[in-house]
Amino acid sequence: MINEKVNKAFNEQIQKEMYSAYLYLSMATQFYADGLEGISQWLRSQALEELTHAMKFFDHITERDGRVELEAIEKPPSEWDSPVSAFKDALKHEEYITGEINNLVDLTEKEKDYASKTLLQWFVDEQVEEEGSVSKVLQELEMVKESPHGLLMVDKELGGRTIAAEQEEEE
Ligand code: OFO
Repeated sequence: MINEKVNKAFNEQIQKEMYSAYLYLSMATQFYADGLEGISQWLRSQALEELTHAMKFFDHITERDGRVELEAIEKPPSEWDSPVSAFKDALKHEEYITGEINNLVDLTEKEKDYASKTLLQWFVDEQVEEEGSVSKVLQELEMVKESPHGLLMVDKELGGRTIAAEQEEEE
């Protein structure tokens, strides 16, 4: 059975992962409207990935006879000045999420909930990837911020991103 304090903290983390999905989806809708469909596609894929993160916590809690209690998701911002400013926010957000995952690791150690700690190892590794991929896009966008042609090239490249959940959706 899952430790009670860990269960509560995991419920809060489900809300944070759902908020991450909301945030990326909100960015996706703006850049779609701005004609940057590739950037929008990348962000949409990221939003779907965030939902899979929330579901990992959901499944872990239910498999271990815990109880999922869903929290309210706050409204994300709906406008950014530019793709650079959106990806700066995204990076800040991922750094925040990394900190939260680290706090959860500390809690599982304190509570001796080793099964939950094992689940979190996946998230520790994933956060390295999350920060890395957002910061790579940010770097590319910074490089082309004075060049509409360059921006269109980056947009085209980012449009190639899909994740398994989307491929299933298309089939
Ligand atoms: Fe769930 O990793 Fe981003 O927020």
